Amino acid sequence: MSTQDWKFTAKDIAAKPNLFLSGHRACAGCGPATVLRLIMKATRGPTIVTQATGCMEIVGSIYPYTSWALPWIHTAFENAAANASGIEAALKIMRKKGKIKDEHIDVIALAGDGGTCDIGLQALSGAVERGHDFLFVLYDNEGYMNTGIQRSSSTPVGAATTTSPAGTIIPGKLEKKKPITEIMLAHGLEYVATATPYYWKDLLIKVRKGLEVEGPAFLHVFAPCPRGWRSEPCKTMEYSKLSVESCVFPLWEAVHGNRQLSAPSKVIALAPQKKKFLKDYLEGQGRFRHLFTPQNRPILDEIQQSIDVRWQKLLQQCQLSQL
Ligand SMILES: Cc1ncc(C[n+]2csc(CCOP(=O)(O)OP(=O)(O)O)c2C)c(N)n1
Ligand code: SF4
Ligand SMILES: [Mg+2]
Repeated sequence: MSTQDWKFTAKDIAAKPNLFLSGHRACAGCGPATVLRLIMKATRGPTIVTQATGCMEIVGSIYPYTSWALPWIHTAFENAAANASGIEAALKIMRKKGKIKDEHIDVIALAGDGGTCDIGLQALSGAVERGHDFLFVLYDNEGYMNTGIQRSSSTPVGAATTTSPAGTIIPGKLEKKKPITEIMLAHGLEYVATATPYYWKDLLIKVRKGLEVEGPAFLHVFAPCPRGWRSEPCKTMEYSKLSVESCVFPLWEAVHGNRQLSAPSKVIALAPQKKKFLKDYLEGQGRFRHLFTPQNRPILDEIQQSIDVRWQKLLQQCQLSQL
């Protein structure tokens, strides 16, 4: 099926073989595992995946088993993008030497928020600056989950983790979430977008668009983690949806830096009464439980205010105004 014919209907998706197979060891309700399965449904042909150490690498590749039904290379925590650069450079030279004929081979680099926003940022910055042709997918579960739920620079303000424990000294993490998409946009990438698995079609279309770009593309996928968020496994998709409806994680894409809201967020921009409150999203997540005490009320208000300010800024960036 050619790229143009692929419309990402539920029927198309069911018909396409899984490339990230079941039988892996992810927790029940794992958001990132659903993300990987969906992403692999959007590939357009031969694809090589390279993946940094993290939950999703561990659960799918415990020796002697693998969940990957395509060429897949594990790399260290810090260098998924460097590995992708090497793979892409190798493909180029193999084509030049006639070892690969006409067929195009896509390269996808996968990493968690730790492997992207923290230790992997230098490799990512270098790879996109050099202009390698690959899609980098960040699955953001807002913490170092694989090693015991430590905070990352992508953990939001107020979240309790094992290295930002809520108690009498601090009310969870004090620092703001790193604006990774802004950092990637500043590199001048042709395609940067946000996505989350509840809006699966939006996610698949963005993966395909990222693959079609000739050069680096970056996709930030918000992926609830019931283990680290202390949430019910059955609520993963609900939190994915609420993150968008509360404007905690708006969906947009930027082509050549021109940012546009994606449909699920546009609905809220056009009908602001549909916007959910932060507390609707936080409730039920054990990592934020301490914020619902009377003494921590000002922190909740502050977080709500910063979300509202960011949403207004995004509307301006998308040349929309309301509220
Ligand atoms: C240089 C180095 N430091 C630390 C580690 C230990 N380590 C492995 S995975 C990981 C955290 C991964 O976090 P993230 O990228 O967010 O993925 P997640 O586990 O949350 O899916 C850490 C600290 C390592 N493998 N290498
Ligand atoms: S800890 Fe979180 S990200 Fe890791 S496998 Fe479990 S649910 Fe998934
Ligand atoms: Mg993580």
